[in-house]
Amino acid sequence: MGNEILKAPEGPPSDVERIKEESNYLRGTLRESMLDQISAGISDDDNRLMKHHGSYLQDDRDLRNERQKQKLEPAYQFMLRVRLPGGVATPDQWLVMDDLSQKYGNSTLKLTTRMTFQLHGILKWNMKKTIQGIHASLMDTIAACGDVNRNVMCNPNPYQSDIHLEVYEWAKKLSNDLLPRTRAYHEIWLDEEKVASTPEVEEVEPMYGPLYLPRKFKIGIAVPPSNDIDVYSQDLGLIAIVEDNKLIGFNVAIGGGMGMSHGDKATYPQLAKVIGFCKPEQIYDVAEKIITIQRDYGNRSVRKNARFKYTVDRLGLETVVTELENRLGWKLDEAKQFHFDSNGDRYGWVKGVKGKWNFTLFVEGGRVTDYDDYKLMTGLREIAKIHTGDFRLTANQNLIIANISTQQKKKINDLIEQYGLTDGNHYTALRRSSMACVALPTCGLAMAEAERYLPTLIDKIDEIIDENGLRNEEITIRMTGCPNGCARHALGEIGFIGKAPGKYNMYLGAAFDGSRLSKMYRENIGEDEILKELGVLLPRYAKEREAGEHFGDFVIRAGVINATTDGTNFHE
Ligand code: SRM
Ligand code: SF4
Repeated sequence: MGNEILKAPEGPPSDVERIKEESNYLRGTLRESMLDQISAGISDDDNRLMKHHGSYLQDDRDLRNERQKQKLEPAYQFMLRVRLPGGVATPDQWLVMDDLSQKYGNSTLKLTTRMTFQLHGILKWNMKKTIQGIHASLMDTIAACGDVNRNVMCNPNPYQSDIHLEVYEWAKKLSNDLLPRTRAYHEIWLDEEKVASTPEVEEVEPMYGPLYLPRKFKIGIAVPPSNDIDVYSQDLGLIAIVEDNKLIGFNVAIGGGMGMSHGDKATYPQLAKVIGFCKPEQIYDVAEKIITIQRDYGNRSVRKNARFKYTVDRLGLETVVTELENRLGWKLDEAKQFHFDSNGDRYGWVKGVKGKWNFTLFVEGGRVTDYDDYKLMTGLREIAKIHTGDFRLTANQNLIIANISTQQKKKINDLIEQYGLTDGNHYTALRRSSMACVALPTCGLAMAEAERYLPTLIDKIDEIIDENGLRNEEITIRMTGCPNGCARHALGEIGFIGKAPGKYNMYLGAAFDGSRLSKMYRENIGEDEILKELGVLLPRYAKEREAGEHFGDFVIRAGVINATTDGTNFHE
């Protein structure tokens, strides 16, 4: 396959490659494992396959020690992630997700950084019913995780609804067309009968092949001036080019990604680089060929170096572009001019096209639930019952109640007020620009808290913000519980990565529009030191900044930190 001069790295295939190979196109023994009544968990091999079906086996880490002491197996439960291209859900779909989370989950919905729903806390015995419930409402969980193309993101911008609609249709099409073709999902979860004959390999997975990709693959489409989906963090980023209010095509950017491992300089976050322009109807071809390049040359031996960003950096950008154009049989056009102004969301009411209204709600940490003093989940349920437009989950873990008719606006606004649902205007702009990954207690990889801790840390940072008159300054702040970067920490102007309970590496200097990575400023520090550092830097920013200067740019100009000019010098 592919160009004979180009080579994939040598080395024995990783264990996951063996599991995929032996799985008969993602079936493995998942069906049997799910029926087994002895354990609430499943085998490691099946859990690797499970990801391709949109789910992970987890255990409640808050209960881990106690259960160990009592010699009980961990409190096993499953996380389930929906594939929701572009983050658009109907009110009925919202109600279904709410209902499933009450019946089978932990009565919360997580709005993720890739604009979809996650359910947490589902017991093995309820998994099939939950997936069937999702399927009945015309959603699925196929390829929401795993070594395949994931949920395709796109800008949910209500300011340019006509362009959004078109871009959304492309995102949906890409997501559907790039799905794995195996019937494993339908057989295991939806009771589809297995077809007796074994088709030829090419027929089952013409694009992926029997081993699928070396690693996950992510696509996102931005519509300038908003870079809310962090287009440079994608394996394949598409930037919509609009001329005379018409979508003429997309700039293509390749090789982004956020993950890395502490202390391993061979791993680093990287930004996708713009390589050219193509017409809308060419994006499937471009995506497919890029995916097959990664399929053929990605690292199948060392998983932590297996993302497409490392393939691009190893082979060289020019080589990859040449290979892409050879596979396409045509050349990309020169990239078009564009401009981003931020990677955050804009909150509150806004009127879109055709007289429809949109309300962007601030959802701290993306967690929808009923808090003691804030009935967010109930409020949204009541809205979904009468709403005739749609919901848009944003890449910053927020929610747009979208496409509201003028007649309905008052009713929806009454519910917003009745339940105190907030656009975050009474908060500092810092809090409104915050993101935190799930981390504890469900994420098996978390080294420290994120979603459960960032709000209280911000309470304390807010005091410094207020003392220095920075209440309305948008400064992006992002926290992750480990270096995998699920809240795209390396693109936050202030970033924290969990190192150990209560300890974080602190990063500074990312660009407000998501076009420059941050750099480590302090290692392994706790809350007191974090507040001490910000207690010096924020007042300096308040006094010394130039007009319109963002915090991420200021710390570089003021010499606090060197700029990261490429992922390969992130650690320098
Ligand atoms: Fe992520 C793994 C949660 C977006 C990079 N991510 C995980 C797992 C599944 C942990 C695991 O492997 O056991 C987390 C489940 C936690 C839980 O309890 O729910 C998890 N990732 C999330 C979510 C829910 C974070 C959130 O709070 O919103 C996001 C779900 C997105 C979605 O809907 O598909 C999420 N993850 C991201 C992003 C951001 C993005 O895609 O825009 C990244 C960085 C971008 C990238 O991929 O480079 C990201 N997640 C990772 C990685 C590191 C991958 C790497 O290249 O090294 C892992 C670990 C892995 O794959 O081995 C990971
Ligand atoms: Fe878990 Fe780490 Fe991702 Fe946070 S960044 S959800 S701790 S894998």
